[in-house]
Amino acid sequence: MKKILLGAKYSVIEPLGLLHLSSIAKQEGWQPKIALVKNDFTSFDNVLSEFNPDYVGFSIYTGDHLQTFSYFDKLKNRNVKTILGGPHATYFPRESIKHADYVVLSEGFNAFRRILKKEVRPGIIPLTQQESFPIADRGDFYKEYFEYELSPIKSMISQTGCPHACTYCFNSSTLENIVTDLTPQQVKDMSRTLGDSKRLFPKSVRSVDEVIDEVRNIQKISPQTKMIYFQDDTFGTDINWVREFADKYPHLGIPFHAQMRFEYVNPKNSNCKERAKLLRESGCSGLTLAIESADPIVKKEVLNRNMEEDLMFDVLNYLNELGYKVRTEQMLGLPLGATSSSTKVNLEADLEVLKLNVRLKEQTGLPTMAWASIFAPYRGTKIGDYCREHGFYLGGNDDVPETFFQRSVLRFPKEWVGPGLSLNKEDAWLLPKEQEDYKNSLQILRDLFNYFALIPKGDKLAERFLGQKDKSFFGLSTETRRHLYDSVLYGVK
Ligand code: B12
Ligand code: SF4
Repeated sequence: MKKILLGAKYSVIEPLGLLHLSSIAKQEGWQPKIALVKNDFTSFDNVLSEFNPDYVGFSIYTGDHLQTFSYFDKLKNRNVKTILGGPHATYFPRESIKHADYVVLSEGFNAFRRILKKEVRPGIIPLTQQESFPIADRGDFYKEYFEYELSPIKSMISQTGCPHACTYCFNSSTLENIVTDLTPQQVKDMSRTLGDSKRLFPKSVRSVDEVIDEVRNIQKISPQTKMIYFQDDTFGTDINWVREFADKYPHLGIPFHAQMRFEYVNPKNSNCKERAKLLRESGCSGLTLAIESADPIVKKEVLNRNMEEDLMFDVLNYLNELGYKVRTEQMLGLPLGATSSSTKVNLEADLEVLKLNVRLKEQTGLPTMAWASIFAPYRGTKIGDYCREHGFYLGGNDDVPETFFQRSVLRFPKEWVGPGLSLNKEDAWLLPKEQEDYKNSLQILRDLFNYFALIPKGDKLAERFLGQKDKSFFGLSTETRRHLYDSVLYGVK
């Protein structure tokens, strides 16, 4: 029996792509094995030597690509065929193919199947046919990585291909972005499959019955599972799908969490109102909804995510009424100062989004949790070009951090300048020491964002804490006590 080793970077979430691909390998009569890379490739390499596969496939994200490329380069001297797939391989095929025999673009099911069947030659393999998701192959993987089996939360995906086009997100990338990496025939083939939107990851919605089967499978192999987390970018976009789901899912008796946008649960729209109600009744205990920025100009011009503030208040009031828990998401350290009209920049802007969460909590009782990340300027996204154009970041993807918790690589301006903010205006930027100070504050604010968001007038506390010298936990607890006594109980400013 032929063997394939599949790998990805370790994360708290199951490597869903690999679990689905593992099923395809079994369908094709191959013996698959999944190994995850924690820090470096040492243990992965040990597994490879022991398992001795015919093929090794790896899923790459932008950020972990360099480490993977360098390991794959070493594999060139070994007797094993190599495949790279996943988001980075899809968005940067020409770069990726230098390090592997095959690079699989986009949804990988069919291309992977054809590679295993030896129906395609080495090279870049475009998406020429979409396939439905096979049930994720969790059994063997959970035996090997039992922390995922023991976890009460299991991740799943019910649909891919978000219809929105936020500038910072790779989802809006289209065939146009990689056209120079492909042959005219590959462009033609892929173009046919991608449909009108030409998005590199096209829409793929699993049927409600398939989703139910997968949950049943999870319950069978891991009976201690207490919650399903749908990792979809936007869950339940089609109201008819939601209606069918709401009819069938409750029989499983297991709550779930989902991610979507505020617009989809707007109580002022009848379908959206119904969606929120139906999902809640089917067992949805919580939703993750992204705010990203508090400033309407930034949302419109920088993020292409035009969302009224009133909508957020309406939605959270409604969701609270229905008994939902809500986690909001925001990005700190955004590239600000080059918009057509004036906005706050740097820490002032970051504190505004914190303040918005505090106001939401005060007036609606939600969010339950406010999560923040530090913005990374990926080349290949629209905002990556924006950062380059205005001088916020001149490097490439090789220097962007691996995760959203790491230090910002941006250069920040002193204040709002307008679209003329550019490389030539050296005096427009913070001095090196000021840059470092802001980046330090940014990291502290990110780490403590949820803490501040859940404290009444927490934005004021954050501002004072970040402005003082003592940034220790002791300093935080002293300042918090003072804040709660003075500002909250006695209304002292
Ligand atoms: C869940 C999730 C996470 C989870 C981890 C997921 C995991 N364990 O794999 C967490 C929260 C940890 C996470 C973190 C990050 N994520 Co994330 N994440 C997602 C999300 C929402 C779903 C991923 C998923 O499960 N998809 C479903 C499965 C079935 O699809 P898939 O993994 O893509 O696999 C398919 C194909 O890509 C392909 N394929 C994949 N691997 C392979 C390998 C082979 C051999 C083959 C043949 C095919 C193949 O075939 C699969 C089946 O079709 C996606 C968005 C999305 N819709 O995919 C973003 C996404 C993958 N994340 C993204 C990013 C940027 C990140 C971060 C780097 C962000 C940051 N700055 O910190 C971090 C760091 C990740 C890391 N390396 O540690 C980007 C990736 C962009 C890029 N250019 O790489 C995405 C696409 C979001 C976006 N639209 O911009 N993420
Ligand atoms: S809504 Fe989310 S997944 Fe969709 S384009 Fe925007 S950030 Fe990406």
